[in-house]
Amino acid sequence: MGAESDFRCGFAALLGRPNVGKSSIINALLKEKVAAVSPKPQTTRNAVRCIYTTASEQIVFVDTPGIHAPKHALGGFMLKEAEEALLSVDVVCYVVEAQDRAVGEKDGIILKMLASLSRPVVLAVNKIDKLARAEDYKKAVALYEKFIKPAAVAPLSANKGRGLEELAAAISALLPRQPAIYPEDMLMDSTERFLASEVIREKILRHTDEEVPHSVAVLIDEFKSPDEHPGEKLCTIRATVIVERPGQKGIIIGKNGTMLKQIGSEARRELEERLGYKLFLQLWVKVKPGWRKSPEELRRLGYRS
Ligand SMILES: Nc1nc2c(ncn2[C@@H]2O[C@H](COP(=O)(O)OP(=O)(O)OP(=O)(O)O)[C@@H](O)[C@H]2O)c(=O)[nH]1
Ligand SMILES: [Mg+2]
Repeated sequence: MGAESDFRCGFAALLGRPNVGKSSIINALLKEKVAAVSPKPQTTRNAVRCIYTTASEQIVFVDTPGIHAPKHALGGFMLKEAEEALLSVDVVCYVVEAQDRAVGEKDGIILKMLASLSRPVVLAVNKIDKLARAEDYKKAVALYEKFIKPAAVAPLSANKGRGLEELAAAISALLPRQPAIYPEDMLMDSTERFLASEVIREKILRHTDEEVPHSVAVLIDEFKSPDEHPGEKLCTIRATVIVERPGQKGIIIGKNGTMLKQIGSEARRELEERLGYKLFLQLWVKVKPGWRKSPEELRRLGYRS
């Protein structure tokens, strides 16, 4: 790490409407798959700390759920997660899309949140790869600059790996000079249980459509790692996939159980790589009608505030 006095370190929240690529930006910057990403909106449900460390800086990114008007208790929890994350960061990285040409309802909510917050904002204009003319991202910038005065603007493409270091530099310049908070090789501040439930949920999101992704939660019933149980060769994970309706259970299990098998083997492969253990993973599917509306169920599933 660089000279102690020059080192910058602090917290930056990634804020934006669902699906703009907040979690993808983190994965691209860290050059590692840490956060759950899917083409479905509302993939991220909890504020998750992901840590980017170089020789001269450490940015603790707080990935937040995409902002939308909540329709049930789970949505309310997600909005609160994002709002609370904002209160404890040094910088807000507001993520929009390069193709934006009008401010939608969800960005309207975000702009209101930013107006009452005294934090510097970096405007990250993602998905520039979708533009025919690269400089057209400036149209999106002009749109949002009617409402906010960003300290910096960073055009980028998380998927094509463009503009990422510039984004990190813009955020870093706004962080306090202080030593690193986390060890330099740490990428994420969350438990292995949380990671397991996120990886399983992400695989389900990638294989399902319409209401199913929103109706799914994953509860880890057992997590027995060789670290905590010496003598065990495998890490044993038993998890229950919760859905809202019997039809959704059928979709996730699939014909002769093929879908659940596929989800299980994709999750196992990713978790083995990320946790560094060989894994025994067992999945059940259970119907709990209306779990997203029940504060008690939400607490049980780890969506507690
Ligand atoms: N073309 C293009 N697609 C992108 C880019 N970045 C992300 N995406 C895609 O956008 C979709 C959403 O990405 P996420 O990273 O899950 O978005 P998010 O903002 O975290 O979404 P929520 O967690 O639901 O709020 C995925 O299909 C990504 O592959 C990009 O630079 N270019
Ligand atoms: Mg996300």
